[in-house]
Amino acid sequence: HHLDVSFETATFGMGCFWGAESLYGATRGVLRTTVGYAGGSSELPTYRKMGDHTEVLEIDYDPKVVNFKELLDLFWNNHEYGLTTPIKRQYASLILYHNEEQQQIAEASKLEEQKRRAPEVITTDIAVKKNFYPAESYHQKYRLQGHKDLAGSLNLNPQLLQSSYVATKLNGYLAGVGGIDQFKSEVETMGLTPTQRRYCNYHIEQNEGQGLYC
Ligand code: MHO
Repeated sequence: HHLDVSFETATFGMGCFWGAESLYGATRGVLRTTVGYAGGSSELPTYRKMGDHTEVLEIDYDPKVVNFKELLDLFWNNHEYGLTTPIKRQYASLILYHNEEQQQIAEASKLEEQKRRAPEVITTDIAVKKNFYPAESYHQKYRLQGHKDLAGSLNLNPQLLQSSYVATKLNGYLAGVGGIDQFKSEVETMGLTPTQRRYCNYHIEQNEGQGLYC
C-alpha cells in the first residue's frame, strides 16, 4: 500500500547524513529516504571527493500524513545551524526546495526561526534542488546496516538500500527514534518475519531515546 500512494520529496542538509536518515525514517508518513550529495556544482561527487556538495537526505513522504512544515519543524529542532564558527560545506545546513510552495514555506519558516534564535545568526541556505547524487551503499541506512544479521535477512541490494520502505523505518527505530509504542503501531506495514520482529522489539526498547550520533 505504502508504495502506491502519491508522494512528495524534501531534501535537507543537516550535518552528518546518517543521523538525518534515522530521524526522518522513523517519522510517520515518511515512505523512503536516501542519503547523498547535492547543492554544489562539481560532477559525480563521492564521499572522498565531495567537491562543493553537501551531505543531504532525500525524503519521500505522504503529504496526507505529514506535511512539509512538519518536516521543517524536525529540521530546525535537530541540528546545529546558528554557529558563529563556519561549518564545512560538507555539513552545511541546507534546504533544497522542489517547487515554489516548498520555497515559500521554507523561507517563511527560516524568518520565524531567525526571530526565535536572535541574536544568533542562522546559517541555513535555501536553494532550488538540482542534481542529487546518491551516496555509496555503505552510507545508506547506516544504523540498520550495523545490525548485520537483521540487515542480511532483509536481502537489501544496493538499489533497495536506497529505496526500501522497511529499511527506511527500521533504520530510524533501531537508532532509538520514535520509540517502541510507535514502532508497534506501524510494524504491520513492514512485513517482518516473527524472528525479525522479536529482534527489533528487543533492540528498539534498548535504544529508545538514546539520541542520534554520527
Ligand atoms: N564521523 C564519521 C562521519 C561520517 S559522515 C557520513 C566518519 O568520519 O566516518 O560524514
